[in-house]
Amino acid sequence: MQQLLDKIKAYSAEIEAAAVKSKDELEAFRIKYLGTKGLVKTIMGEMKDVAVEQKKEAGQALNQFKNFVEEKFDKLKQFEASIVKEKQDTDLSLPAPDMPLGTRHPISIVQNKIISIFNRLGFAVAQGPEIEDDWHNFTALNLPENHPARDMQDTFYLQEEPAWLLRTHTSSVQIREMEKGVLPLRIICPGRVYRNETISARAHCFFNQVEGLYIAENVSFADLKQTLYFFVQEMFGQEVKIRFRPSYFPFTEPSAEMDISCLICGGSGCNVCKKTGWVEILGCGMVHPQVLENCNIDSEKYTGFAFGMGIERIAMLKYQVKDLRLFSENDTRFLDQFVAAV
Ligand code: 2NL
Repeated sequence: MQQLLDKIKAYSAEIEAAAVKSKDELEAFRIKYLGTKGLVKTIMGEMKDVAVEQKKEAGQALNQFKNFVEEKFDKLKQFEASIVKEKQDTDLSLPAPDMPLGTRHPISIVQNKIISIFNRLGFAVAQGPEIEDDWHNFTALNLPENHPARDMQDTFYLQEEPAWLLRTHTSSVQIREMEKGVLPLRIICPGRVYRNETISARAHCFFNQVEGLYIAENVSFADLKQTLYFFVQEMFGQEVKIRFRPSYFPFTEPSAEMDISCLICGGSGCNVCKKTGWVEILGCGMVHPQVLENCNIDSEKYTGFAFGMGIERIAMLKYQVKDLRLFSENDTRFLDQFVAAV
């Protein structure tokens, strides 16, 4: 008798936990527990071994067990039917719901445009690592040991001695290309750069840059001016004027900054150009002979020009965006507004 009750208890737990995923599994459950040779029938057969005075109690327990198994079977049957219905309610031939189409990021649009303009002038794209050493980011570029750009305050150092840092400009890529020793060299280097600056509407601790470099025999400042003039007219339109102002960079001599006539007011004066009629868009110059020598290039035989511009700055001017942070926040309400020309 006790044996029989223990058996019922053990099987009850097993049956309670049973689950089905298909009609076949439901049928298997029925055969195993409720079939003519199933568990319930088998245990019923064991009633004959129970002592007469215990038959009543055992019979009640068995009946309860039988009801329990039948109820469980009904539940499983209902569940199985609901799966079938769900499958029938889903029309697999219907087209899937629309996926929102992504848009090209404005920085990518402007970067691609810059690349294609310089491609037409014979400039190839070069790329390099974002984690740099001191030589390629500073020393080879003629930046003196005590230059403020080398300061911990301005540059993100990953490690000191030997220094590993996040590149502060893509000039480091150009140094790597010059070191390869294949001349003449005509490249542009687009990519992300890092500077330890307080984030504001006009500055960010990471942004994108395109630098350009042309090294050959007899390259002159006139070549630089004509190249950049062509770039500006292709980028901003034929009406745009340019001007150069003398400047200073350790890696170029002479150095200059280039302005374009203000796109907003056309030169008559507004708050974008601070009423001057001109806006600065890039820095440039003739590559310093020391930089050429640092890359084992004969500065008596070869000359070259270089320039560097911030892509965010170009994009702000082109699209009249007033806050540079919008370019890195990935708010699709902002990003959706830009359409790449095909
Ligand atoms: C700026 C100024 C500039 C360069 C970048 C350069 C690179 C090599 C050698 C010489 Cl490898 N020069 N790059 C030259 C002048 C200016 O960038 O204000 N950029 C946003």
